[in-house]
Amino acid sequence: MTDTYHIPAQLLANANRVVVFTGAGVSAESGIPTFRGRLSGLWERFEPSQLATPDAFMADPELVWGWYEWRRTLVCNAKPNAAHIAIAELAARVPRLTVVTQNVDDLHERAGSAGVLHLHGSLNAPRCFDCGASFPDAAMKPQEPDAGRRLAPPRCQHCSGMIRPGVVWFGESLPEQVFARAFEEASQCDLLLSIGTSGLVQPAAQIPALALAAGASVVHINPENVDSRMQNAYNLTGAAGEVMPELLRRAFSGSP
Ligand code: BJW
Ligand code: ZN
Repeated sequence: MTDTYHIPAQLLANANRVVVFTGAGVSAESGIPTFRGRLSGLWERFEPSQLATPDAFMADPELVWGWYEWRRTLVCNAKPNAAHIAIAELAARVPRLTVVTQNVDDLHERAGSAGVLHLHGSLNAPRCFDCGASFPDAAMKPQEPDAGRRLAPPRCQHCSGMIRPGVVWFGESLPEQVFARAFEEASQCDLLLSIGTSGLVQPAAQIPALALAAGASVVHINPENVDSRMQNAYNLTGAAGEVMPELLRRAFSGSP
């Protein structure tokens, strides 16, 4: 039987610049539902166009704010899992590590990762829909999780506009500087670990391909097989919380 860890572990042990690129799957084992997936995908139960667009917020702000408060409560009550922890530990093992995430949770930070680039914003950064003023404390106190609870968004103290979640909805631009830095890191790394993403949402989905095109190797970590027919692309098939600690063990066993 071939050892699927052999090449990825060697690449990791020898890499100077590593990018860890994560999606919802990295938080799945912390109990945070993914977006797309037969069993736990949020979009199986909720219609994206009714929740994750500016038009949806304008049409029914209480539905959308309530839904995000439900998700924020889930994250508040969740803990980083073995994958988040392994990624945080990796920072001490390689000369340069950049964590780029599509996730709006803070589980990488709570596991100890610093300087995480959040391409799709954060549940903890509400801002005024009208004037853009930031209201980090606008979110409600954690409550009992209830997906369907309607909640009126708080109002802006400056212009009385509605406070919205600080996430990137469909049709909105990604934060320009964060996006630019992520692209730069991906185009200059030796190795990119793409963990728990379906790779369906643009422009974030271009990041692994960009790294490959710039000469890096890419390792996909996902229970579903990701198309890795490209040269220098590899699959480690499994749950991130199992694969990541094992990959680190294989790459760095013997070193302090
Ligand atoms: C595990 C696991 C375990 C499970 N271990 N793994 C047509 C073509 C191309 C592009 C477009 C198009 N039509 C429209 C667009 C643009 C659109 C887009 O890409 N749409 C596609 C869906 C078609 N993109 C945008 O609109 C973006 N903006 C933009 O393009 O601006 C320019 C523009 C301006 C004006 C008009 C048009 C364009 C913005 C995209 C913002 C995405 N936002 C969301 C919601 C954020 C807020 C919130 O959280 O509610 O971001 S959508 C959602 O998807 C979220 C995620 O970050 C993102 C990616 O999902 P992710 O992370 O990959 O999760 P899943 O669920 O898809 O996959 C989970 C994976 O984990 C699976 O593979 C599992 O197997 C795996 N897994 N357990 C490891 N234990
Ligand atoms: Zn305002």
